[in-house]
Amino acid sequence: MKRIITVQDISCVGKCSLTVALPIISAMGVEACVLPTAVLSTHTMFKGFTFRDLTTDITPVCEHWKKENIRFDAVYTGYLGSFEQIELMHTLFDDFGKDALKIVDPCMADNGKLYPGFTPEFALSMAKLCSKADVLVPNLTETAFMLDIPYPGRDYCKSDIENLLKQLADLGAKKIVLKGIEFDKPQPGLTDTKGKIGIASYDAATGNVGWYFHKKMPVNFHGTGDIFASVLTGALMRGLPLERAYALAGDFVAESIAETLKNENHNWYGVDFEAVFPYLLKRLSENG
Ligand code: PXL
Repeated sequence: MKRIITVQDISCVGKCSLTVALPIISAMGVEACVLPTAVLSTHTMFKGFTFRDLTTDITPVCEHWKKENIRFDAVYTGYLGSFEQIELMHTLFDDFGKDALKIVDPCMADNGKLYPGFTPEFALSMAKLCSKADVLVPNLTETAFMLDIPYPGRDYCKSDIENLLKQLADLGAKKIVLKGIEFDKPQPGLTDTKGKIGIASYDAATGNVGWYFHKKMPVNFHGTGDIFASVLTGALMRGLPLERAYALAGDFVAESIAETLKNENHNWYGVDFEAVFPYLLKRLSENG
């Protein structure tokens, strides 16, 4: 069985970060080890959340693993709470990433805005961590902050996105999976994008650009980026090629939102991804 380590916070209530990564990656038949960066009462979209920083635990935990000779097939980083934690992730990648797939979800912003507590300088520091990524999984907002360019909103075309992919690759990441692409107008060489939301990928070694569009749900939910990156990680560990892995991740997010919306009393803070595991496992058994 493949074994991965994922580094992100525990938001005790909120269906994001570790409370989605752990169940999803485990359900996909991959051992999910965790390194919590912080414990929050809820994610930061609630008011009045508590925040216990766990930075000082990271090095001793990693030292113990080194003594025990524990190895991982992937190192997947998500929400990080401070500059110091980003620095520690460089060390983690150096120590555990040599034979492992390094996946960076630069989780810090969406819809043109940074999440509470983050600054533009933090985004630039995250951009440096991306230099070590085998697979980088940003959205358009994170892309804009990391590249220090204006957020494009919906004002972009296919070649703008291809340009962004190349600029992200210039940070040093080997493969890019850029989420949340929506085109208002038809684009040359892309069919069936109307009313859809999608993913653009780039392989720096080959220059190949890939696209995948899936149905756009009427409501955005928190934590879906973490679900996407977790399914992607699990699928890559189960041997799916990148294009199939991100297609599965996008479809699973859409199915999770659809499932959530079936219940008119659904909560506002996260999606009912738990109910869609049969779909995920069926797709996985059919190789995506
Ligand atoms: O889903 C991303 C995320 C992860 N962790 C925490 C968050 C958020 C988004 O706001 O607040 C603590």
